[in-house]
Amino acid sequence: MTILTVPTQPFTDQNPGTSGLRKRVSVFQQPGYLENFVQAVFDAADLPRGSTLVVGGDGRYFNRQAIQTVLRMAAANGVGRVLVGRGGILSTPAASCVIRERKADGGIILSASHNPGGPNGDFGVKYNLSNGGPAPEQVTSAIAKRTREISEYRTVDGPDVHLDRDGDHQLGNLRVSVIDPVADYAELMERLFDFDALRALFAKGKFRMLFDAMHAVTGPYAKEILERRLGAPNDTVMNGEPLEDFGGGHPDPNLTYAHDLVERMKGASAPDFGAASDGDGDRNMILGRDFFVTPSDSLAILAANAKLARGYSKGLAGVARSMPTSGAVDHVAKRLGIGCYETPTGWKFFGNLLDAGKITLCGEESFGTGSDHVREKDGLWAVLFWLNILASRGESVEQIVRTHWRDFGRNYYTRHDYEEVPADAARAVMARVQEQLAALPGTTVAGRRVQSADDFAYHDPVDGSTSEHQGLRIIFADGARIVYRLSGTGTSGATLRVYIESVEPDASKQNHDAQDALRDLIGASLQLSDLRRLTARNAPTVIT
Ligand code: VG1
Ligand code: CO
Repeated sequence: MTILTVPTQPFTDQNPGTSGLRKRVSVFQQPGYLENFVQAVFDAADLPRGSTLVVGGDGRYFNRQAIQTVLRMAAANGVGRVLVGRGGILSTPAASCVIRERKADGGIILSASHNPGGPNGDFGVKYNLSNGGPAPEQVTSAIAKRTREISEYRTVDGPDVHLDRDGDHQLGNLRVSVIDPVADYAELMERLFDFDALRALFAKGKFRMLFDAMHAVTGPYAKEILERRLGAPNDTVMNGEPLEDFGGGHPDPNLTYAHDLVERMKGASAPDFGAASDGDGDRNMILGRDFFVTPSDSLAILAANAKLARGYSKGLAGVARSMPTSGAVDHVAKRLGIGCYETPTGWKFFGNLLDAGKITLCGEESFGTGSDHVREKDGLWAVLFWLNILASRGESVEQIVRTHWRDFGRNYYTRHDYEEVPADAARAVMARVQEQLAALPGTTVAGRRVQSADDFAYHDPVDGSTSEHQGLRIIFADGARIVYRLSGTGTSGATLRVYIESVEPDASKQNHDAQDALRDLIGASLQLSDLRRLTARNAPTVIT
């Protein structure tokens, strides 16, 4: 097999965003586009010869083709072994798990996560390190720099590798091992949670749940774990077959896009527990009967109840949340007397804290929760954690959340997204807020005193690095906040996110709808930013 060195020209738009490089499939299909980025990864990663990588994706359109490209390039770049999920499938948390369990040197995950798939949808590539976590900013910057100066990439003229049966193949000097994408992950879950108690919960026949895999990658994982290992009825997993275009849907588990599940969770005869996950299986949405648990509350509740799960029975070292995530978990950390860290948006910022043993649990408002068991957020893990809590407490989801609010206070929370706004308009909104920040402290907005206002910068306590411009925040003396941020995962125009939160310690005032409770702050957020005029939008695209 010959190694080919192919001349190429740089593309100017290959900057990894919040979570890897995401673009339209048609962009990735340009000759050399994927190859350039993958070569930049190999160049920046500078792996020793003969190292081991894990490769897999969420099964979306272009996944199989991209994997063959990655394998050929790995062979030409001196990689010794690649572990690839059967059929090219690995959920993001399973990829992280396999990297760690098999002591691989890193991994390449092919996914655009919650973005739609199919020929007209999105594709993405992400590089993870040997800890199983997304490459930190220093590495993603080095990759981006390399994409701007690249002049050739290396590949081999070998055939496609058969990915549909477990076993080993040789591609030049590279050994490609096709592995079961579910096994390592399912075993890790059995170690963390009390599967006997969960089996007993389903065996009684009284408890019913629905899991919406949204025709994305978690279908096979959920079927194996929930239906086969835990004995839940075999109609527990809906939309369980991964499809290249996710059945035309938007594989984002929220109240808007997981609409069918939300409908089925309504009414007296609805199941007790509902959950969904996203394209690559790292997000989760938690529902009770007629009840939605905000991701920020879910993180706080997992933290407060962590000792109920076997894997966390010794308690937590600390917790972390992304800056826009509500402060609900902060109240729990305070009560438990453990550290609580506030990081920029994106899972890559949790890696150092997890590796250093400073935190055990972490999460984001964007339906992401995880722990030190892997280095990615983990959808099914969160669902099993909730099941474990439900099994031990014997209460409903709603009871558990309401009791939590009574004990710790309720953080009313909402995020308003304005998707595909012209980039200039989105920048103008951010600039409008930015120019007012200095003058805001001490003033009164929506009847609340502004305590501080800034452009969030993160100082990593482990490696001392600083990440600036991570979102504009207005913090009120009573704990309320308004945060503005531009998305780093969109592929068309700009997505503006406005995060709004207030704290309600009074149990008699905790029963309002979040949109009602936050009405004044939402109004203030629009007024301050002049968002409606600058974007010519009069409503958000998605409210979560
Ligand atoms: C969004 C979320 C962020 C999450 C990221 C990747 O980023 O806000 O919390 O980590 O998606 O999630 P942004 O920059 O668009 O706000 V996933 O499941 O798409 O890998
Ligand atoms: Co995802």
